[in-house]
Amino acid sequence: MTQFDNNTSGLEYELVSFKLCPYVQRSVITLREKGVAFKRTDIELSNKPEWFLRRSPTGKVPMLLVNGNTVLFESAVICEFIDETTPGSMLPENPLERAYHRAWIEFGSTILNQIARYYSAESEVDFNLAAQNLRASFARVEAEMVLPFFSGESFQIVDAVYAPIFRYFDVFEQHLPAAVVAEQGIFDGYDKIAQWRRHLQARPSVIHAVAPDYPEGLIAFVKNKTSCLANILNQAKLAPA
Ligand SMILES: N[C@@H](CCC(=O)N[C@@H](CS)C(=O)NCC(=O)O)C(=O)O
Repeated sequence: MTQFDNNTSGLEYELVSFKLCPYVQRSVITLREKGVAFKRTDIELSNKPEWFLRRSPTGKVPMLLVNGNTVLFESAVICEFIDETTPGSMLPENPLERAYHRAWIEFGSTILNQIARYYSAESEVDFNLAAQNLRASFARVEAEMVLPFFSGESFQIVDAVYAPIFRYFDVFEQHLPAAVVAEQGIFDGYDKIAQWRRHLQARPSVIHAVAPDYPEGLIAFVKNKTSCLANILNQAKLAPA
């Protein structure tokens, strides 16, 4: 059983991570926004170390190891813990608005599942269907958001959640043939999201939540799949310049 101390200052943090994980990125962005020092330990999910499996009940990253003994898991829990124990807040004060943010954070996880279906879809029909489902989800987000960030001037946890979502498309849009991007039109007409994406891309906490070789890592990860997107990316490489 874990023992707890009321004093949460001066704690040491180790964030167990995987270099491509969007849930890890939320936690890293929150830690960086709050100026919290932490050690990042990347593991391979295809070969999880024994020490990680012993400590993590879910076998998922992120896992936050606090003072070398307390294990926290689930990115939303980690983000809120960091937020609560540092000055300022990345969640609204008003309980209804706070619940509203948590709802849209949860919707961010739904979108991440749709993204996984997008890059894993085996047939062209399923691939295009996944694109249309993503477009429908982003229509909901477009209708809710303010600017420059989700709820206006301040960068909050909900922004930390959507930044890794958009990062997938920053990379895919650069590597996919323009005709595929245009035909799917996932973000067509979503002007607020377009501006939000630019604000998020410029945010230092977002930039430094992944290593500089993230784009190549993501493309290699997708190309290794048996999927429609993998086929397109593999063919794009072979196409004459
Ligand atoms: N609900 C979890 C989801 C975390 C999650 O799904 N992480 C993935 C990597 S992005 C993972 O560790 N998967 C375990 C595996 O692939 O074996 C959270 O918010 O932290």
